[in-house]
Amino acid sequence: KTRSSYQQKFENAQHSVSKKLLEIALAKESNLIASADVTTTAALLDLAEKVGPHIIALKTHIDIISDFEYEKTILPLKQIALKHQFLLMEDRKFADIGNTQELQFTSGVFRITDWADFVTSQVIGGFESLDCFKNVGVVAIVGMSSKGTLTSNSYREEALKVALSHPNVIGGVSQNPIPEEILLFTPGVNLADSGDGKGQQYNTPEHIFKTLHTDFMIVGRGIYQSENPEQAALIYKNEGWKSYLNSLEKNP
Ligand code: UP6
Repeated sequence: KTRSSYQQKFENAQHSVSKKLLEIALAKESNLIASADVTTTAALLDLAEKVGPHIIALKTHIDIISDFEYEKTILPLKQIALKHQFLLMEDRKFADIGNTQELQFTSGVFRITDWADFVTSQVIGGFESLDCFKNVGVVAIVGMSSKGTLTSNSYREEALKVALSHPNVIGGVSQNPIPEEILLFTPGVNLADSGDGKGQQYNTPEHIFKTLHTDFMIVGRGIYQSENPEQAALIYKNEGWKSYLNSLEKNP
């Protein structure tokens, strides 16, 4: 079975954030999201500046930044995102009742609602727990990449029902194929390693585009821990785009 192209998905996209992501993917010929799992503002901004031209989005875990200050961390990050035309994806993986998620989304020092274009959320709190993410796109955690994850077949099936029916949801994180109505984001991608000794399991870009028909690949340590993150981003970008084009052509 063949997959839909980014152009087809762009034309069918309902949510403004899906449209924007697909528009950037087509313009940059990239399906790469860099995961910025660094712990200082300086390292975050430096990475964003270096990989910015090659990515469609920068994924943050903003709560690991030790010296976080809204004005010194977020404002410059937003400027770099604007300059290099990428979106900001906060990987908060919300996992609570709607009211608490709403507070975590809007309040505290991070004020995620003020800057993130899209966020990740577990769907374990049920359909209504996602209502609070009004002004952003939500990527639902459907399946995890780590060894021994509890996201079994039946869990994923139920998680997908919530994801597919909620208007705020633009996509899912998974290691398995998902229906084409929403975008598939796949982490656990590394060209050099098969694991990290802490449960993470890696695949190659070629593998995920071919077997999962993923839309966007998420790469963390493969880029930010490499000696030359800018060059590594370019390598992953080219590898991801080539694998996407191959997955369009081949009908297995
Ligand atoms: N991530 C996964 N697996 C999931 C969901 N999210 O690895 O199922 C996130 C991690 C990390 C990134 O929180 O930020 O993707 C992967 O980083 P890595 O490439 O350095 O392993």
